[in-house]
Amino acid sequence: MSIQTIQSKDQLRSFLHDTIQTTPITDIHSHLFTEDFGGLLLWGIDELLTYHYLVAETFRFQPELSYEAFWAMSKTEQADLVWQTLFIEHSPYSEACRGVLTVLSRLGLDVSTRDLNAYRAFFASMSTTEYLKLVFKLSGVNTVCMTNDPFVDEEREVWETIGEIDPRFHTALRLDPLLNAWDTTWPRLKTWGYSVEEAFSEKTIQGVQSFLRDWIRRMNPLYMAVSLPPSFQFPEESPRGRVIETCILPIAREFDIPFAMMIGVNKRVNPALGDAGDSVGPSDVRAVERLCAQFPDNKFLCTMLARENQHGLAVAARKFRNLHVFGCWWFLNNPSLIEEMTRMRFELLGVSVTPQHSDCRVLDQLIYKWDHSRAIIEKVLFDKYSDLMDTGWSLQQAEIQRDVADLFGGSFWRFLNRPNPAAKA
Ligand code: FIX
Ligand code: ZN
Repeated sequence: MSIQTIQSKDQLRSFLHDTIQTTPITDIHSHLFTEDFGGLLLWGIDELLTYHYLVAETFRFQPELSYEAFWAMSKTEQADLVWQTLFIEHSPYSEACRGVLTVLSRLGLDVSTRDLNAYRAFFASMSTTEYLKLVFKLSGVNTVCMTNDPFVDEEREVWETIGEIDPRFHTALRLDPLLNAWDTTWPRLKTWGYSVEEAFSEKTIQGVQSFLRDWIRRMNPLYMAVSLPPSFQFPEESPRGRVIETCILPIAREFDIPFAMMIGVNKRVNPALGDAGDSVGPSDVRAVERLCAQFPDNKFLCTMLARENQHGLAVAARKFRNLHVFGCWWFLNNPSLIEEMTRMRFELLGVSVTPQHSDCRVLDQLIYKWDHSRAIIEKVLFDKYSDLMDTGWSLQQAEIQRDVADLFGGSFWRFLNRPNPAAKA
């Protein structure tokens, strides 16, 4: 047997752990930004504590606090209230709370002191440049895909002057207003000089295609993306259905980039909570299957938000090689559900899946979201490889390294038909 062959379960456990810990990660969806985007890049303890997941959890313990009063507070005052409510007055074992403590601990701060101001002093001592370097080092993430939305004024202005993109980041062209709010979006396109009208005339189609080409040439996105409601259907006689069929998909083929659908968000069920006010609903996997079947020359990335959609989506990916499933998104990004989904996906799809993305909105979160998910992916992979060893399969070290590299971005880059920037030169 070659020295490469894994000889025992103990050797498997330690070799797999080292591989998981040292394989660079491509994080295929986040809300992070490069330094060029200024205040859009969020980082530090007060941003961590006012992450919308924690805002929602805080209000559950604050029946007398008006939403208006909270939003009128300063960022520091909001963070103080979240810290006091979720960390001091109650044990912080929810996943979003635990994540804050993982970050502080991995930064080498003493979590046992519970001294929020001491933590603030640490962050105040860092520059954005220094902290970006530290977080990428500690998280083991090699590259992060942003969410770049030309309909956000603050972001669009940066694109008018930005030069080279920080090589640690990639772009994704996000199109929710175009697909989900046509009635208020087409006038904006018109003011930007695109010849569109409310009706879906040939002129409008050409105008929207021209808009997409301009932003793809400007951003060089890895994919075009949208979040969609549980009611999403295809085909659908609606502005969204028409834009997808006549604009998104032809342009995606022209530039050979996937269309990423993130399906199952009920937006602002509680508007007073802002970004924390979105909820989840079961969606129709058949809409995804119809798109994959009708447009075999298009590539589709897809993640769904409802737990009950995960099995159907994984089965759909077995039917369509132009469908790549990714992530344990948002309300699914919790250890119990990550493990359930990862086991099911590995059993149905093997390595042809991207099991996780971070969805980070705050830079520091890269540390905890990946620490926590690596541990679960390792646990599931250990069981899968153990099953193989029990049949007498001779497991090679290089094959484990290959598989982990695929799960941490390699399968995604191959699906994009682009070189993996993390691949060893
Ligand atoms: O649509 C999205 O990209 C969602 O991920 C976000 O809108 C959401 O607020 C989020 O950050 C979830 O993790
Ligand atoms: Zn997101």
